Amino acid sequence: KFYPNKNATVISAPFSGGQGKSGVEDGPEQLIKYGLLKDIEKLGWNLKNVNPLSEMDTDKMKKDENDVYNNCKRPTMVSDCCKLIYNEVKSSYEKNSFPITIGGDHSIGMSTISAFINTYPNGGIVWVDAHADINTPSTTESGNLHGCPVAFAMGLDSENWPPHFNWIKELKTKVKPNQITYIGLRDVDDGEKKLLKDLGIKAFSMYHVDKFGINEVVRMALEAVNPNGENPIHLSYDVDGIDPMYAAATGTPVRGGLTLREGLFLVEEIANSGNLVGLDIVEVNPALSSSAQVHLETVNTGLSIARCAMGETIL
Ligand code: 5AB
Ligand code: MN
Ligand code: MN
Ligand code: MN
Repeated sequence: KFYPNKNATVISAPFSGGQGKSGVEDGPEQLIKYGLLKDIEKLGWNLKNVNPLSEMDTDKMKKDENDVYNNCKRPTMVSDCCKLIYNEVKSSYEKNSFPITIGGDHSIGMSTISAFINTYPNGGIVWVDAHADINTPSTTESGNLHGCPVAFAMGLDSENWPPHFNWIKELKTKVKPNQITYIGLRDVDDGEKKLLKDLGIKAFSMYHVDKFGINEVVRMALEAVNPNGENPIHLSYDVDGIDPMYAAATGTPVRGGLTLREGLFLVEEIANSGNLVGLDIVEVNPALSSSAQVHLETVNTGLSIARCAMGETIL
């Protein structure tokens, strides 16, 4: 009901500055090489593919050892690139074209969900991940900004942000605690647990998936962020939410994750609600494949997420 013209924009975000490993910047190219655009077109969508980072010298930026602020690593690189991604996602939303942002590491989530909430102030966000990505510049132990995008989009701890991120601080709308929910958590830092609890964010960990089943978890998650069933939903999908059995080529794999079917069912169910308006697929890192088979499995997991989101299994 949101995209009667079936226009979508695949936003390539070949970006790795939010964490230390290299290779995740090749995620978009690999997903496209193995058929992302054709798969989505086959489902009846008119596609555009854009790369907001095409003019950025990200290799050079990543090597700049002076790009540090307190304990945050590469704030200039992350901020400059994330601002370009924000503008692209926002413009896609404004043109009524479904934004599919493909990473790249998950720091770009600060851009995608900020663009979403500044387009749809009453929208709801589902964040699928092994991690909560809600560290603030004060709580992060690794200093890797891919562990912080939710905190930036919520405006948490903004007094301690690197000044590079003033542009996010100045955005009109911040994500409120009742507008985001998680599925798949199993590796959450102590500081993050405290934030989730203090803010009252509804978070569904693997414990809840085992206890209630994925169907009930998705229902509860949608009820949390979309109580009247009418608000638009943005899905930010970190492939490490799925078990490393099906998505091992990623920077921070954690055992005991969603099965492939659980991970896809939740996408199908959200797509079926008719409210899904935007999608991120992040943290596919082809360089971390231990074999050609692992490489193919992880890329295929990413492609399956995309197809389910765009309606492949809506009968
Ligand atoms: B990902 C950790 N919490 O802050 C941190 O892959 C991991 O986008 C963050 O979910 C993982 O460094 C970020 C330990
Ligand atoms: Mn993540
Ligand atoms: Mn993760
Ligand atoms: Mn990761």
